[in-house]
Amino acid sequence: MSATQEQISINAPIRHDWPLPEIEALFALPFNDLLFKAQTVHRAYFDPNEIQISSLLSIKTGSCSEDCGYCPQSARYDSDLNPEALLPVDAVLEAAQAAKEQGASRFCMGAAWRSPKDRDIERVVQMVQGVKALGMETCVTLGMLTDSQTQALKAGGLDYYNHNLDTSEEYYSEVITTRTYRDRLDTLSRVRDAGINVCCGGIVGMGESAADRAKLLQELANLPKHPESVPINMLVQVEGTPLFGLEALDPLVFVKTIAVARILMPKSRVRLSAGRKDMSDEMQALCFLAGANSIFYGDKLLTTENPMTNHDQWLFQRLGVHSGGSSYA
Ligand code: SAM
Ligand code: DTB
Ligand code: SF4
Repeated sequence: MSATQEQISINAPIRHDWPLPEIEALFALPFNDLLFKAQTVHRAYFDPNEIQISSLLSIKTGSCSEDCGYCPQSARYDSDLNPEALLPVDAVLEAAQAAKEQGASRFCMGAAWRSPKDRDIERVVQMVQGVKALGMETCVTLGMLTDSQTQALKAGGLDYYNHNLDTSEEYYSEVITTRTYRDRLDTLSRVRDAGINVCCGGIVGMGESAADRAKLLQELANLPKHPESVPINMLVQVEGTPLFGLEALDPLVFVKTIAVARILMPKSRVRLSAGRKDMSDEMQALCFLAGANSIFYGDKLLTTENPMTNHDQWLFQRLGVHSGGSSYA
């Protein structure tokens, strides 16, 4: 580490005691000052031109019992989706191999469950083992977990568990009524205690206030250990879901949210996640400048579209960024 980098690291300690006014003050900075600060923190911990790439697969689609107002997979909304039972292991490994060939380093498997059944976990463990055997990092998102399920996933070699807080505790109950913020935090601490890396972030553009966005980041940054991956999703509005038709969030507010996440959690991989399909290349470039250093890559997220891989490859080339890296560089 150079002397300058060392100086920056000293000025960007890893904190878990962020008061809300301090976070709101970051959001209130002039845009250029905020981006400069975020980029400075970013450079203290990461290669600024390296982006980690993850690919997603929906391993169980739709018919979900929950009422998350943003989600096309809830059985309660008419979102024109074909439900699918848990996929066979072979089909998942085929998709993982294809993602690897396209350049993804992590394969994330998502299931539309409130919580998995024990027999589901057995098959998911086989998927994890198969994906790891391909030389990829593994991530799953299955909903709420029990202790024994968490331990079975750890024993199966799982690298990351994704479980998002989504928004502030106050706004959460406006968007989801079938489970609580506490439920989410409990699963997160089970995952952490089992020694699995945590992937946890949220969604913006759901009609939340500026204070809700600051509180979400405060919750994440004040966890006893920062999540190794922090996905920041822009709501993908899906017809039929309750949040369809909301006014779109100011893109610059999205960029500022990334910048504040980077400053609060200097060593975490901040992922520019869902919503890229509706973002210009220039906006994505600003997100990378603000400290995002991970993306979801591949033509599909779980059920909705993502930019085409050849477009992302062209974007990387134009920005002079390369793929690579993992969490906690
Ligand atoms: N059912 C599990 C759960 O809710 O934890 C795992 C799958 S769920 C689809 C994973 C995450 O996807 C959600 O927590 C939410 O953050 C994100 N998500 C779902 N629908 C979205 C949308 N329309 N736009 C942006 N993110 C979305
Ligand atoms: C995350 O934070 N975003 C991903 C992943 N974790 C599981 C999911 C985005 C889903 C977008 C809507 C869809 O494609 O169904
Ligand atoms: Fe179900 Fe997860 Fe979608 Fe909520 S976000 S409806 S729990 S799949």
